[in-house]
Amino acid sequence: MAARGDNLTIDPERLWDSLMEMAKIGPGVRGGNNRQTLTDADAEARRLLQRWCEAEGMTMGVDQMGTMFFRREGTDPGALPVCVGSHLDTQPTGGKYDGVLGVLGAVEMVRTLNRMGVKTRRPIEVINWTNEEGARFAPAMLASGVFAGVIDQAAAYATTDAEGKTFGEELARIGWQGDEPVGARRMHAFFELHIEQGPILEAEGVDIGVVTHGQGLRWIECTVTGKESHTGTTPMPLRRNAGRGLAQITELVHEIAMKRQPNAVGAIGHVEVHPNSRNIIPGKAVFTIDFRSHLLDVLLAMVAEFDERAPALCDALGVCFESRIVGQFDPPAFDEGCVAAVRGAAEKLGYSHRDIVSGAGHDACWVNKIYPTAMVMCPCKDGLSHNEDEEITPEWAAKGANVLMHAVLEAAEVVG
Ligand code: HGY
Ligand code: MN
Ligand code: MN
Repeated sequence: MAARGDNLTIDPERLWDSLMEMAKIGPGVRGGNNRQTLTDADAEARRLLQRWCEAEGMTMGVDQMGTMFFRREGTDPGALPVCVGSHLDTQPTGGKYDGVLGVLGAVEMVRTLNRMGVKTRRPIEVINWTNEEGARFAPAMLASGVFAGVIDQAAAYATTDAEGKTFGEELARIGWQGDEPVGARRMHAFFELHIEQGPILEAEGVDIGVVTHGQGLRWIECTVTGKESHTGTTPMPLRRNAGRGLAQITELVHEIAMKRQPNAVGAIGHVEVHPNSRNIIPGKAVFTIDFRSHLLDVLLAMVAEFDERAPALCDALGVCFESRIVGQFDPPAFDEGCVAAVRGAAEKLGYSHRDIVSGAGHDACWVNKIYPTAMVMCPCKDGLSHNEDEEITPEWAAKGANVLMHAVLEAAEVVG
């Protein structure tokens, strides 16, 4: 005899319609999204999410980092909630599904539970975490990091974007600085649905990724300082070209990661060259290295090798070198009980699934430090993400949301 709720499935069209509706806010230039955190587009997306959630009878709370919590009451108001969500902010050339699928998949779950009259003992809370991407304000997963107690809130408020605006100013400007102390809300468990952002699930024809672990990350911000001078008149032997430091360090980062395949990745995605004039030799280059590995010893070895070799490389070029860590987390291992709930949900639904390590960082990585946490992944086309061509199918979205729903129901305990 199937337990109540066992055969429940979400409404794929309603979910897809919501994804396409949200994608209209903060459009990119090639069909994706540029809805960066704390912009007016982010504010508009938040208001739409609030409308959708309040229409489902959920009550909203907002904390001092702007993270949004929507609560669906359970039959036991004293029970800790099962929380579920992700992020609505995007990269500057982001896709329509990174983060958004996890928030709107949770909303679709609540819509389904409401229409099917399913009650749970535990409350359920849908979450939109502020600034997961870290594109405008570093580091990534900023609000969930403050929530987990690993990032200082005052430091988060003081972090600045490329125009010198602070996180705190922009959060107040868009009107989403809540009054709840960050981290005051407690959780029974947290689940996050996310696109894989890699090629494995699609290549293997597998519907669901059961995320057991994630990669750790180190973001190293480097400043190479040379001397601005005329590109036409300065004799070559006298030049102190910061651009050469950037170029050789770019190759060094690639070499350090390549010698540790398949357990390492490394690249430089953020670069500022000053004064960035066609006929001035760069006097300064500021850039951020992104090293990752699912093995902590490999991650630390990459950083150690870089720290040892970069200064000498710059000395030889006659330029100065400084660096500082601007983002970091160690490889997470997700909660075995929550991971089993995800795996069990995929099996109950008859979906193909495989255990997988998340290559990308997620809010779940920080929440996992303080509450039992697990993630569900669905495939994405060609494994492409952080690119406006990011694409998934309605079927992948629906299957991911169904697994999310059944994992959450197991943790929240269906009653009546
Ligand atoms: O950087 C990451 O892995 C995430 O997309 N913010
Ligand atoms: Mn994401
Ligand atoms: Mn992302």
